[in-house]
Amino acid sequence: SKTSKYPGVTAPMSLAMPTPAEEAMSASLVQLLQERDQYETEEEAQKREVVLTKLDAIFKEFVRHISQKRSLPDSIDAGGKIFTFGSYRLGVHGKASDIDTLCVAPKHVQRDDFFTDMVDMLKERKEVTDLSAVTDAYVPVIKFCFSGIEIDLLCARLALPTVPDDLELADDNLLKNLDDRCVRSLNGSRVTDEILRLVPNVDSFRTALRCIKLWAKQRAIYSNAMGFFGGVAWAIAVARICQLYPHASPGIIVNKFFYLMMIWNWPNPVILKQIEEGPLPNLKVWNPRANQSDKAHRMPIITPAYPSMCSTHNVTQSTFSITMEEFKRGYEISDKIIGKTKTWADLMEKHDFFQRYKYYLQIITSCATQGTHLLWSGFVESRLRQLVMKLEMLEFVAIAHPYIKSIQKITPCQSQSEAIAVAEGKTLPANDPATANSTVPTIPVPSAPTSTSNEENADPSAAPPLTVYTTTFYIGLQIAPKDPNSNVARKVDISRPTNEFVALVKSWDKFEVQSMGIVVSHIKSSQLPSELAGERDLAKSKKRPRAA
Ligand code: 3AT
Ligand code: MN
Ligand code: MN
Repeated sequence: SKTSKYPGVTAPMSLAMPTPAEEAMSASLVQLLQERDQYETEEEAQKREVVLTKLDAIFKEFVRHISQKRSLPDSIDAGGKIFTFGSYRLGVHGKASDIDTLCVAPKHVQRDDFFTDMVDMLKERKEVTDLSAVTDAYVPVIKFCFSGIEIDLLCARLALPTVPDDLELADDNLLKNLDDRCVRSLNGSRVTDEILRLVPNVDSFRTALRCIKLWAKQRAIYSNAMGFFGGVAWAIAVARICQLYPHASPGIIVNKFFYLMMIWNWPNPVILKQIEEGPLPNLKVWNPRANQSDKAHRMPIITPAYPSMCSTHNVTQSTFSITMEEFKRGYEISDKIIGKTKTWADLMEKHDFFQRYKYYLQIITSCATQGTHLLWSGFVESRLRQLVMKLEMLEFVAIAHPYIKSIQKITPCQSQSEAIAVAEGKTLPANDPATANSTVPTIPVPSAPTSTSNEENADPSAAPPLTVYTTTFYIGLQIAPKDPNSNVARKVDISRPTNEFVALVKSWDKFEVQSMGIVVSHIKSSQLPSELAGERDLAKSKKRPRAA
């Protein structure tokens, strides 16, 4: 409220200062985060700054170049400014994090210029490798590595003649008369800036958020695409707890976080400030009273910058209950950390996804070329939630639990039938990677393998070796407990949702029946492939060995 010196839509719940015991508990949290390699070194931090300084210079040079091309007078300095967002901007990035960077250009620079001339300028630099421009995405991006650091580069063109170095992005009027893609590109930066502005103690926020991010990854509940919270949602939820306990130490914020998320009256939204209707009627602001789709959100975490959106749009019935279970576990363990009967390492114990269920769905996408496979598996991943929701609707399915990671494999095959076996998830006997052929295979993987026993390669030497690219997704199935008054065994028929899902992904306008494969299998836990052993063993051993 305006009268309070504390940010947030309500007054804080407690203004208590940390006790020595709470300070000690938080110090041991920082120690654990250090042991788990969650911080970069001073040297690495400086390297990132050097990279950003260079990117800023390249972008300004690009704006000058376009100004000249458009015959603007040399006396006008059109400027150009870069902003960061994502984990780097929040100050919670790790050694492997990218730098999410936004380039803000004046109005005479077209979006197309950025994706042609700026791309050319970047390609000329010796520091730049692995560059790819994704122009047709919802948020177009140039991806590359600069001196070995991953960069996601976005572009926004403002309706201003110049972009000076002191320009800020907070003013909602900046969004007037902009291309939708520019509005979306500005959004990430505007949201992170608002989060930092609305948090009373940024240092405590950062430590608490680092803890929650590591915990969520260990528990396999960190993935916006799979229907869990993503980076932005975790940040906003932790920021709200910081508002409620403005002086609390990070360890206590983590404990309060688990407690409040566990008892939260969902679907009441988590907000950091009142949701504002802005100056642009065509930009939709989250409003469950006005929009049917917003009303369906189960645990809304709302972004603080106009136009406010729900960062947890993807949460399903299953991911809701899995996340709530984890909040409860987190609360119980963090209470014991306060009581000194458990440690932060206990909180960070790895998930048991591959021991947890009796039955799993295994979804394998396959292709004979890497580029096509990347597109195809990416598309299937983006639709996997549809399968989860169809499974949730089955009578005896209590939970359909998507695993947040997919398993990528490249398998050299000697024959078409081997390729089919790989696409079906079978392990080839005595597969020798040394025989892998480096040429691009031309024989496609059939999309609908029928029988592996038909031997179409009578002469194996006639068939060129081919490489099969596969991505495997897993969904754990929890079947509702048997009715004690009935002897009828629970039988779950997954064929309908599975067939519907396969039909859905095959109706994609870029689907190619001759080159893109998908096989969905219902397997028992004992049939899980041994390649998941790493994931499983880690869950069993309490000590997680880490490379130095
Ligand atoms: P890392 O430390 O980089 O792993 P992060 O929170 O920075 O964590 P990302 O770099 O993946 O995560 O994302 C940064 C922001 O970019 C978050 C969101 O505002 C935006 N973003 C990420 N993925 C997408 C996407 N597929 N579409 C639109 N915006 C995205
Ligand atoms: Mn990032
Ligand atoms: Mn990124």
